[in-house]
Amino acid sequence: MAKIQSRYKSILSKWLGGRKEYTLLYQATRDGCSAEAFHRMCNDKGPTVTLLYNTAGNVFGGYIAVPWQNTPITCSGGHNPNPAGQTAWHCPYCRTVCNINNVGTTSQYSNDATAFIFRLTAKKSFKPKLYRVKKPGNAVMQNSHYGPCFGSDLQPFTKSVTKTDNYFKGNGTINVGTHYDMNGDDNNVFSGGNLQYTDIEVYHITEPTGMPSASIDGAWRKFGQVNREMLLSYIERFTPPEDSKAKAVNVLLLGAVGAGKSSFFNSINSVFQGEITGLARSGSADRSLTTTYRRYRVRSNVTGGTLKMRFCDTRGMECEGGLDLVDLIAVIEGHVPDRFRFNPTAPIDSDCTGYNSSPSPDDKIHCIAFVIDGTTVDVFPEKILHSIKSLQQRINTKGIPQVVILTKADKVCIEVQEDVNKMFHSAAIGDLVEQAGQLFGLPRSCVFPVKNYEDEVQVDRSVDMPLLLCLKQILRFADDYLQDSMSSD
Ligand SMILES: Nc1nc2c(ncn2[C@@H]2O[C@H](COP(=O)(O)OP(=O)(O)OP(=O)(O)O)[C@@H](O)[C@H]2O)c(=O)[nH]1
Ligand SMILES: [Mg+2]
Repeated sequence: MAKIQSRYKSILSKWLGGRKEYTLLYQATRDGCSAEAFHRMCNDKGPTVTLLYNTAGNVFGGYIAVPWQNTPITCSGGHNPNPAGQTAWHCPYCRTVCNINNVGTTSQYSNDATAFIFRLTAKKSFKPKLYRVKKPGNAVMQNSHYGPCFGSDLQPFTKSVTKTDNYFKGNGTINVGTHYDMNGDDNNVFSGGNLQYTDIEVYHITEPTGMPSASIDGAWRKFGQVNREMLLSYIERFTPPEDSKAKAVNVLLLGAVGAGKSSFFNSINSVFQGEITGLARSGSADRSLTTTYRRYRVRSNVTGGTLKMRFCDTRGMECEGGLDLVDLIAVIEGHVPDRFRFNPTAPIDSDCTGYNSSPSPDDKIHCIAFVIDGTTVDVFPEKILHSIKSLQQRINTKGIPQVVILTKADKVCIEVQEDVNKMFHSAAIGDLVEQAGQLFGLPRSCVFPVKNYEDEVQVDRSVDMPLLLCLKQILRFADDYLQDSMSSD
């Protein structure tokens, strides 16, 4: 089992933006200090952190998000034309017969803008320091004959090193400052200028499986210093990319009957109006209360204008009847006009009144929000899930961003019911977010728990916060999508 100290984990997790799990992949004292063992155990695993322990009492190392890799077979000229399985071949570049004596000696760099190197202890005392990459293109040096290499700054060993006395005498180099930003610190500050390693460990970094309980880790989702005013200002100033030809971002609200789609739009509208509004009809009924397709704008009482987003509210999805895939694709592709009334017995086609046969980017959907009643995640209807999965298969190829809005958080957790400020501290909500992410095949960061305005008569800052966090992220995703669509035009 991993022996990484909890205080190291704690600071590394902070640098990595949240709680992580650390699984030991490679340990020099266990597996031998050789490039071969290191690559065999660490390649292609994804994000890793490397820890080096030296005889000066320094613990230091590096983090990379990209996987470690072997470098390709090359000839002595550094070329790579070797047909699989051959030990000798005619190299068209060297113009001679080359062999594979020089397997993987040519270094390659992997790009990683998130990489950093760090010091955890200096002369045995805990003095953590973080040094971010300054040349991301050179963040990771990959070479089959080397151990873990962080640019040219930190290259602990090459080939194989045997243990003498109590340490491995590193035959690599520490020469910091070329590819990582050391803020004036030198080799000595970083590592104690000592290449005698008592151990070297590489851990695989993964997201934690169980959700942290509120009492242990505090909030399960952190949003730093962001406050309501910052979110309001971001959203009010938001405009889609200029050249995208979309005047506003279109967000499609999709989900089962009674999930809270219309209430979500009403809630967002209320936040920006500063008072409770009910433009979209909401309520409880067996069949969908929303029967016509609506594209709603949000007005801000601060700017006096409308925000650059439209909420496209649809009829609820039902196990029998309701919206079908053809209708939904037509909505997403921008063929369906505002106030269109779907025919439950026949899907929309180009003969329908108002059908837009040549939609512009401004008519299309730029983000899909699956609106789910938080109390139904455990018992989500199979048929509706099946329809959603079929739709996802179609939209995944188009790259349209998707989020899940988990409504009725107040009905899932009593603490949230009493105080919506507890939303991101509630282990029950955290669990639900995890579960909903798995159900829809989306990362947790795309799942947003909210409590809609439903029986309130005036707006409340604590209710606004999760709604605004959700909306901001939707706009970010839609903006990325529009930018990407423009670059692939
Ligand atoms: N307690 C609570 N009730 C909510 C929440 N969101 C919506 N509701 C209630 O759920 C019911 C259904 O909400 P709607 O917004 O009409 O749902 P919809 O998805 O638009 O439903 P259809 O248009 O009929 O498909 C209403 O009575 C809302 O007041 C919430 O976050 N908390
Ligand atoms: Mg509705």
